[in-house]
Amino acid sequence: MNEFFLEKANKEKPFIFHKMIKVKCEKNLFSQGDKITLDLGNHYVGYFSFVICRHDIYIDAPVELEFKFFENKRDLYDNFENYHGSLCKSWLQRENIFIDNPGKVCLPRRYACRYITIEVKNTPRTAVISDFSFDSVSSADILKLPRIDIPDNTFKRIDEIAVNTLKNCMQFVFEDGPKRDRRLWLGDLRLEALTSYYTLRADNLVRRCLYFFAAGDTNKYGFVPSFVYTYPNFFRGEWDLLDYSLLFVVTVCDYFEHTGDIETIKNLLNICKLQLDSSEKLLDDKGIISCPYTDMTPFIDWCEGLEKNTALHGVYLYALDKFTVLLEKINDSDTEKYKGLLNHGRICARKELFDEKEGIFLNSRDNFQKNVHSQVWMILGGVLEADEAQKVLLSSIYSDDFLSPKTPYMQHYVCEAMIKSGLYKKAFDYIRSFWGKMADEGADTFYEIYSPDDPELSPYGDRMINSMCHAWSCTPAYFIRKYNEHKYFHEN
Ligand code: RAM
Repeated sequence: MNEFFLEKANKEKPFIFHKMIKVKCEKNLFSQGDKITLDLGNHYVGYFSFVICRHDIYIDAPVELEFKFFENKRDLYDNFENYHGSLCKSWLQRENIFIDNPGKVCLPRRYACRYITIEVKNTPRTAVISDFSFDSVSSADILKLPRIDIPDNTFKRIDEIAVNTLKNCMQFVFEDGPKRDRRLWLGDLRLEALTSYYTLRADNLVRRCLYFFAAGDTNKYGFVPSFVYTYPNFFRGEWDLLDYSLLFVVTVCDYFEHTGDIETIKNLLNICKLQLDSSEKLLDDKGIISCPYTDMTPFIDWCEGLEKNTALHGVYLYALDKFTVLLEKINDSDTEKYKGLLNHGRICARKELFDEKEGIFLNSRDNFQKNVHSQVWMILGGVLEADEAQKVLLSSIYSDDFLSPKTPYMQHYVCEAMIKSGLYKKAFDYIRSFWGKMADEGADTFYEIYSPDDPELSPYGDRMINSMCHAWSCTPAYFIRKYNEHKYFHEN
């Protein structure tokens, strides 16, 4: 652990804003077996409390209540007993409590929810339960949100939901999801930070999070962790993802672009270089990155059976591309070295990974699997120029022959690739149809994973454990706000 960076991260602990939600409830007399559902009116993250008292005569035994917390309406019908997913069941938000004495009761954990169900499991007599309150918390300073006029109502709603998603993930760090895993992941951070520059401007929080990653020791191959635990003690995450480590570089570059904070860049520059130098060591004799380690894999997307080599090479080029821009701006003496790597990496990609006859990225390294991910990341890596890039995107994104992205995280990069290739209108149509569908379903926040044709989809074997407010889904606010003044109504 690097104490210097850890101290820098710890110093920037953000202020937490509270907003008390008083929850209306028609009923206040509760007897054995009663069950109610409270609706907070929106998705919030925070602490729940209520007041319990006797009704007519003294309650002479403890009152047993069961609480469950749900992030959206559909989940209300879930039966936790049937959970069979791969992640620990304890992530499902519930409490069973025994109340001995009348008075105010505060439930012990922080919850992420819109709906709360309460069931009276056991009570000897009728009790009065009232004053349901939800103390919602976030480190987002909502006054920083620029007020903009978004003429299109669907985009206006998508933007609201996206900002709400980001706000609820902003706690002491940028969390991935306030229900689960409630921690700092690099891939998520990159997208949260990007969205933050156009919305809640939490630059200090971005810096703090970058320092947390810098504080985690690089692994034996030279890569920063893909996630870290930050509270109450700092621990490095133990599942390293190669593309996430490369996104550290990207997050640093974005940070400089939006803040100009040269001091932080100087502190983090060598770690960035190490990510790229360690990646360079993974280039094979044809100049393509591969990941030979068993204890470190690329992530790319939660998409079953996905072959990731081409996409990974794209992430490597994408990081190099951003990094050379940064180096040039700060006049770093290694600029030419990384430019050389970038050019070489692009030439090799075209030669080794592109199938000229088919006109798409298709190759033996990925077992000739057709997937959207490869096309998108190669375009983001700058391997194709705009005309060709457009063709590749249009022939893959809408085709059933290609494995398609499953997470809003990967969908972000699809949109980024469309915009990079000049397909502005298409990108915004895509946002409208993908994120807009979640909005139509009544989402207050955007989900961890979403496939309209497969509502039960979960990377963990059971939808109940999915996070329905997930950081990496917040980027429509970035796209909408960045391009609000122009482009998306234009024809291609
Ligand atoms: C999950 C979380 C997190 C993501 C990783 C790869 O545990 O959804 O957001 O970054 O996977």
